[in-house]
Amino acid sequence: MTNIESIHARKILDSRANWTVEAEINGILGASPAGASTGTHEVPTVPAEVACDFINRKIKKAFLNHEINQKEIDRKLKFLTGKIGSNGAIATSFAVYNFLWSQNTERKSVFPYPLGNVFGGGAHGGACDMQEVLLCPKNAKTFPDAVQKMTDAYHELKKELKDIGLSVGMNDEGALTATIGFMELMDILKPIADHNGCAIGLDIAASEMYRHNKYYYKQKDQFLSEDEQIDFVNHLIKKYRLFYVEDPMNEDDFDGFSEILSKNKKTLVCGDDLTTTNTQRIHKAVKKINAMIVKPNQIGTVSQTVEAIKLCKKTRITPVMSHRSGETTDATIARMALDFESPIIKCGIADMRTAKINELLRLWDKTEKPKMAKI
Ligand code: 2PG
Ligand code: MG
Repeated sequence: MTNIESIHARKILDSRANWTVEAEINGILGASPAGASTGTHEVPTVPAEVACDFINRKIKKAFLNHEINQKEIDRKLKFLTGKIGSNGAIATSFAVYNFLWSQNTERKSVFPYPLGNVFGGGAHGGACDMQEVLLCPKNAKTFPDAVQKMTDAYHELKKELKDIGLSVGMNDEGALTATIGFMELMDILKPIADHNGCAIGLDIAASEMYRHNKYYYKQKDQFLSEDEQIDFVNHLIKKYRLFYVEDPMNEDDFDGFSEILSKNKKTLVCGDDLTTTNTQRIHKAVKKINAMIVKPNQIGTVSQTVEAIKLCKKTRITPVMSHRSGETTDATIARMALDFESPIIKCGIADMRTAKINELLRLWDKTEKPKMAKI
């Protein structure tokens, strides 16, 4: 048993040059990420300085010399999210988790498949309406091989887009950006994904394009009704053999998700803004989705995140551990994906996003008989 001997919070910068909270407990760090396409049902944040100030004055007093026990600390943090926001809570909870991780040498050995954001748009920047075009190296036998396949496809796509004369950039998640029609992009990507053993997924982040009960596609200046959106998603799944579709419908349209799943049982129909890592919303989503994004900062603590993962597993929903569009080099979610057996981790491929992948590469290297998860 170890007690909290020191606890301190400070402001640090995230990948979008915004302030975020970093907590330090007994010298071990945890930092909060931040979303851009945040769901309405996420636990709100507070300004980083407000969270830090509260942690350094009130929480310090209350927590010092208490046992470092994840459940106990998280139970207290949960009731303080009004004061410290989900950002202050998750930074502190991550620091506790990372401290306990550093003390425990027993490790799980089943590694998640990376689901990497290769081309992007929407709220993360770029002309594309679809927020994320994702690659999952499903044929890989090892984690390093999965990373190889995904990065080979990333480099090939970048080259091909440049070769056809496009100016290629990078957005908030390190995904490639270019001014190209979505279907044209998919037609270029599909053979690249195929010969690199990657399946394609999408995060449509449909709530971001939802206005007046319709979905607005700005590239085409076109509105789709709810039924037309469902038909469009079904068409994309079929045409590009999508193995994964995240947030295809607005964040409260549980039935819309269910309709897509009913026609595409082999595809992972994944909730993110729909479920927000919240067990109450997962209960509502049972049988309507078969995969769920797990973002610890949507709910505020590691313990609540673990409850959400357990409920997913019990209800046949595949948990997909995920980064946020605003990130730091904190790699807690990589450790959590391994620890709580999330078979997939959604991450970026390039830029500071490699922090999560690199942590898993290190852990793979240090594990005696590592294996990949079954997906
Ligand atoms: C998402 C995420 C991460 P954000 O929508 O899944 O890719 O984006 O963090 O902006 O919500
Ligand atoms: Mg999403």
